[in-house]
Order: sequence, then structure tokens, then C-alpha cells
Amino acid sequence: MVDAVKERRIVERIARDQGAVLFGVARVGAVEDVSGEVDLAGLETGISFGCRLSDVVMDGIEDGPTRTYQYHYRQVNLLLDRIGLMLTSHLQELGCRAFPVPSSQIVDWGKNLGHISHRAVALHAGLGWIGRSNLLVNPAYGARVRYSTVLTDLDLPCDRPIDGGCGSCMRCVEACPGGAIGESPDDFDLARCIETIGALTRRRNIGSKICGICVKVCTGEPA
Ligand code: B12
Ligand code: SF4
Ligand code: SF4
Repeated sequence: MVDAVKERRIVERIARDQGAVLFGVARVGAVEDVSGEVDLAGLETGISFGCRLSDVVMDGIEDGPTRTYQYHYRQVNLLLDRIGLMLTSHLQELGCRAFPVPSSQIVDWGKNLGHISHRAVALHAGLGWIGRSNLLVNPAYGARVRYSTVLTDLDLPCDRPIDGGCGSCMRCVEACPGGAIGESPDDFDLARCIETIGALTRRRNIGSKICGICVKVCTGEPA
């Protein structure tokens, strides 16, 4: 019989020892994998964790993605995937089922979707709020955090969503070169964002769908 409180502490310790700075747990209920390749039945606990981006790398972004940011983005994705694998290995040794959701794999290119939304799990696990930029904003680190998730059938004690919001800050609204960000997250214009990312990356010959400007300006400090 697994002691859920103790097990949550162990799982959190594994994630933090490997480099996660944010950790939370949410009951996700029955979710479907967008790829259709993974059976998520019974995996109703979402373990959410986040790794910080380097402030030095992010501060180097001015009017679009840099090569350094592209390299860094890939390495942080690898770190997140590694943490997911370590948690999965640990959970399987306990006799549980676990799926390390890929940190940044797009599985539906038409609709631009991953297996499941890391932001939605992190939101419910209390790691931040959905900002004007549509990014998950953590009170301490802003949007300069990347997230991943492990789904498992182990019942762990859960966190609650936090209160919080952008207040009067308009930094990302002013900074987005595509005019994709508005007053509220509901105004976020995904098509404009995709179009702008396309133009910025083509101009710089960068083969990843990245931009980084709205991430850079969202530091978690009061505006
Ligand atoms: C495909 C993808 C893209 C696509 C489009 C994604 C999309 N549909 O929005 C493109 C290529 C355009 C893209 C762009 C970017 N992306 Co991207 N992307 C993904 C990926 C792989 C899948 C996203 C997905 O399936 N979305 C489906 C939709 C339904 O969910 P969602 O947008 O994640 O979350 C929404 C729901 O949760 C909903 N919601 C749920 N509950 C609630 C409650 C309330 C109150 C509200 C208002 C909303 C709400 O609102 C959320 C926001 O729209 C994820 C990784 C992953 N698997 O999650 C990364 C991810 C979302 N991307 C990320 C980032 C950083 C970026 C970029 C900045 C690029 C870059 N790295 O420089 C831009 C930012 C665009 C923006 N401002 O949102 C990070 C976000 C981190 C963060 N701090 O929020 C993620 C989580 C990757 C990661 N591992 O950290 N991305
Ligand atoms: S930059 Fe400001 S307005 Fe934009 S998401 Fe971050 S806190 Fe919210
Ligand atoms: S990723 Fe770039 S284009 Fe998209 S919302 Fe952020 S700043 Fe605007």
C-alpha cells in the first residue's frame, strides 16, 4: 500500500533534484491523447513541473528568436523530458502506470496541438495563471518557465489553482511584433502569432517554431 503523502514528497524530490523549480499535482480526470497513439485510460493524476529558462539567454532576445535561444529551448525541452522519464521509471517501480508527456512535440500539425496541454495541467496544479500573452505566468518567474507533465494512475494529494493575474501590466501587448496579444487571454490571436513566428524564423533561417519575445518581457516583476 503506497503512502500518498510520502510518495508525493519523494516524486517532488526527484523532480527538483533533476532541475525542476516548479512542481504541482492536479486531478486531470479522463483526458484523450491528441495523437491517438497513447491510451490514457485511468491516468487521471497530472504531475506538473517546470524548468526556468536562463535570464541571460532571454535578455539577449530583441526583435526575434536568436540562435542561442533556439539551442537553449531544445536543451530545456531535453531536461524536461529527462525529468519525465525519471518520474515514470520511479512510478513504474511502484507498480503504477505512467506516461511522460513529451515536452514540446506537436502531434497535430494542422491544428497545432501537442499530446495534451501542459499549460492546462500546470494551471490546475497551481503553478500560475493564464496571462494576456496566453502563456502560463508564475508569480515568481513570470513566463520564463517551460513545463511538462507525467500522467499516472497513482492517486497523489493535489494542489489548487492560485489567484493571480496580470493587473495593469501590458508589457507583452506592447512588445508582440504581430499584434497578437490583447487586453484579455480571450483576445489572443493565435493565427497572427503563428504568422509572425513564421516570418521571424524564415528571416533568421531558424527551423523551430519559436519567437521568445512575449516570454522575454514577462519576468514576474511588477510592471
Ligand atoms: C503546438 C504548440 C505551439 C503552437 C500553437 C499552440 C496553441 N494551439 O496555442 C505554436 C507553434 C504557435 C506555439 C507558439 C508558442 N509556444 Co508553444 N507549444 C505548443 C505545444 C507543443 C502544444 C500546445 C497545445 O496543444 N495547445 C492546445 C491548447 C488548447 O492548450 P494551451 O494553449 O496549451 O492552453 C490553453 C488551455 O489550457 C486554456 N485553458 C484551460 N483552462 C483555462 C482556464 C482559463 C481561466 C483560461 C482563460 C484558459 C484556460 O487556455 C490555455 C491558453 O490558451 C505546447 C506543449 C504542450 N504539449 O502543451 C507548447 C507550449 C504551449 N509553447 C510554449 C511556448 C513558450 C511557445 C512560444 C513562446 C514559442 C517560443 N518557445 O518561443 C509561442 C507562444 C505563443 C503564445 N503566446 O501562446 C510553452 C508555454 C510555456 C508557458 N510558460 O506558458 C509550451 C507549454 C511548451 C513547454 N513545454 O513549456 N506553440
Ligand atoms: S507580460 Fe504582463 S501582461 Fe503579459 S502575460 Fe506577463 S504579466 Fe501578463
Ligand atoms: S510568440 Fe511572438 S508573435 Fe507569438 S504572441 Fe509571443 S511575441 Fe507575439
